[in-house]
Amino acid sequence: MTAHADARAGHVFKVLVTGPFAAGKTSLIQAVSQTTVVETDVVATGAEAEIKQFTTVAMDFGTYAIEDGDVQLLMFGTPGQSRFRFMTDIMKGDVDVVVYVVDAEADHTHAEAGEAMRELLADLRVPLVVAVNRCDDRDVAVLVARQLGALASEAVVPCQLIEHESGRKVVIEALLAVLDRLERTRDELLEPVERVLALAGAA
Ligand SMILES: Nc1nc2c(ncn2[C@@H]2O[C@H](COP(=O)(O)OP(=O)(O)OP(=O)(O)O)[C@@H](O)[C@H]2O)c(=O)[nH]1
Ligand SMILES: [Mg+2]
Repeated sequence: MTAHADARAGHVFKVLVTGPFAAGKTSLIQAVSQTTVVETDVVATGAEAEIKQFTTVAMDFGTYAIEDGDVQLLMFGTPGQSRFRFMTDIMKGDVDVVVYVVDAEADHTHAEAGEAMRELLADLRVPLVVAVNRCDDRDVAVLVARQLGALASEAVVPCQLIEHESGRKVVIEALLAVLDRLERTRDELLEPVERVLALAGAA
């Protein structure tokens, strides 16, 4: 978690939901958000209109809380079209975890998506969850994620993002990834302190 994120009240984590055009980013936030989703979908034009009717032009925003609101996830969804890539650059500050959504069936998008995903992760250095949409088979999802360049240690979730329960699994995986990172960071910070204390005790 970043220094700025530390300043956020309680256990509030920022989730960046991103991925290629029409992967299911808005669907995920709509499926799980417990508050009214702020969305900026407009009627698609040009070649995109042949794929789907609406497209995100700025951002999606939704929330998900657990433990009576003690832990809250703020989900920020990016547009997928490359001409709106600047929005991802604006939204990626202080992110705690990236959920990268891909459509398992849209394999023509995977090469570019993989490049963009690794570039983003190299920049942010936060945990990653790959949400492989329109996919029910874990082995297929893992294969897609590996082809994108996801590491063996990074989480992969096969999902159908128009379903609440499926979206919830993705969000819970994102929370687990954040908590795991926090624990590792704490251990890394404590280890030298414990070594010094042990040396001081031995002296
Ligand atoms: N059958 C099926 N359709 C889905 C699923 N997830 C999303 N869709 C549909 O796929 C289309 C794309 O979903 P969106 O959520 O708008 O995709 P997006 O990634 O936000 O798209 P952009 O913001 O335009 O990049 C929509 O028509 C959804 O209803 C799924 O799991 N199964
Ligand atoms: Mg969208």
